[in-house]
Amino acid sequence: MLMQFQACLIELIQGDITQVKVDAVVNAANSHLAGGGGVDGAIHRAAGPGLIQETKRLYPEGCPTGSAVATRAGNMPAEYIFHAVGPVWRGGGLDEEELLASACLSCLELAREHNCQSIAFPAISTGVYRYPVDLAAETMLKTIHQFIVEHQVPGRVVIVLFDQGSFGAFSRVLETFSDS
Ligand code: AR6
Repeated sequence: MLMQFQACLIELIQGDITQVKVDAVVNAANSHLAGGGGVDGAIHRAAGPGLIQETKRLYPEGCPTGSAVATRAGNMPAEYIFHAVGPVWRGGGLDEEELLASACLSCLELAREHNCQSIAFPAISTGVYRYPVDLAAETMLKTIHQFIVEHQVPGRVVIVLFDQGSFGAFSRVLETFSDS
């Protein structure tokens, strides 16, 4: 599913984010940047062992929840990986929405700083961190839409959904943006 907003495109695809050809791939990391399962594990395997060395060297203190840091992408086709730390879902009363929005925003700002024309996001926090996917779709798409309308970059934002349920949830929300 594709939607154009002025000069920018938001694209939803179902698949594996490590296979997508974009300038920057967003990782759903933990605050220790220690690697892990899910999309983090897949990205570390695809990038190669140099990635964990680079994150340890550049960010020995890790990365706070609600923020993101950049590394090179190792063996992946992308130039950069932006390691975003989303919140663990604890019912919604602990600033989860603000933290997810600010993690996405940090990635978009990193894309602008590094002159990335294209960026791919996974559904941050919706796996191990249990964020409800329909709510994550609202927050992620609202944040991305606001940013591209305001800044006109990045030109292409791809959201890569691993399963059909997540793809459906994001599609339903993106459709509601068609008139805006
Ligand atoms: N491509 C795209 N999406 C994927 C892929 C993939 N290859 N693999 C999984 N997903 P998760 P979180 C989806 O758990 O909830 C890690 O251990 C997955 O189906 O990867 O932010 C980290 O180290 C789900 O929809 O990230 C952290 O400790 C989405 O990606 C913790 O998990 C996010 O699921 C972060 O948890």
